[in-house]
Amino acid sequence: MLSRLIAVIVCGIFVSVILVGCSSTSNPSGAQNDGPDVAITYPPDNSVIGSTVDVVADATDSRSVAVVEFYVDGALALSDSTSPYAYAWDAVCTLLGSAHQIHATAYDDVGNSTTSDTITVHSRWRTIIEDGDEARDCNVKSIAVRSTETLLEFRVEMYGGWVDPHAYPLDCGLFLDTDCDTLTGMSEASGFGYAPNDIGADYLALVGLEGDVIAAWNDSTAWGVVADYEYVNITGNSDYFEAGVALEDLSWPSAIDIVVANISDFWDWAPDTGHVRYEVTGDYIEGATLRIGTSAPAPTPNDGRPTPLMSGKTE
Ligand SMILES: [Ca+2]
Ligand SMILES: [Ca+2]
Ligand SMILES: [Ca+2]
Repeated sequence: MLSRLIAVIVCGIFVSVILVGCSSTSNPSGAQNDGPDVAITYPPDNSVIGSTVDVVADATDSRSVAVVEFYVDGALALSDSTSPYAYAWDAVCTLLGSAHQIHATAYDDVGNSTTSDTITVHSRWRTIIEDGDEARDCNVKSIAVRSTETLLEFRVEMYGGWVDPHAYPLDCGLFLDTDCDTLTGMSEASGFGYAPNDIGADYLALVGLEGDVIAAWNDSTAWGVVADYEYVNITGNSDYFEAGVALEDLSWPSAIDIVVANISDFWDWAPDTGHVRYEVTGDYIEGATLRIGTSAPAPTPNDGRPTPLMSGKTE
């Protein structure tokens, strides 16, 4: 009996040693079935990227991280087995204003995996309005925006091109409700004749025949010019223009309700009903070849290229 008991105890100790041994050699600090912790740390979610961007992921594991895979729009773009985990994405061929999803999947050394949250990035511009209700000349097609720490920038695309808007009876106005309050700024009640979607616009950013200026609504009476653009990038017979407004000239809004109107022989508002709210977050990140300084002139996208450029171009 005693020898049998000793045998059981010895066996128990032996099994324990094996279990401890197993545990200490293959699972040093926890469950061995866990995949790594993984997250995209750059670029920020919902940012506007330039032509290239370094996508960076952080991955850790109780064992070791074997590889981190980067996916763009569901397709494997790069496998990186060395920390820091990064993928230099050349996004130059992506469509301007298009949105893309990025995620990373990390594997540990025994094949356990975890997939990160997915982030969305926008290619050089964030498209906020796609109108396209009437494909006639000079109608609004789309509006894209972005912001830096100091600038609100927008890109307006038209059907049919700009036939030198400074000579042609054509204006494009962006009505900006910078306090997101319909009770302040221009409204139908002001009797001014036009009040796009009645959003209570506090500023009007105008490009065209009547000048390239920023105007503020003067207490229910009229628009008064308050500032010039930081830049206006416009090419005759192209189908778009780009412009930048100092956020300071708009009294540093945190969000803006936007309606754009093509004001000419024929009108077009976009969107035709409602408005779009843009959170001013400085979403345009560094590392972009198209980043525009506060004082430097914008690059001319048409340089060295045939004109007119067509909508849907990638530059
Ligand atoms: Ca693991
Ligand atoms: Ca307002
Ligand atoms: Ca429209």
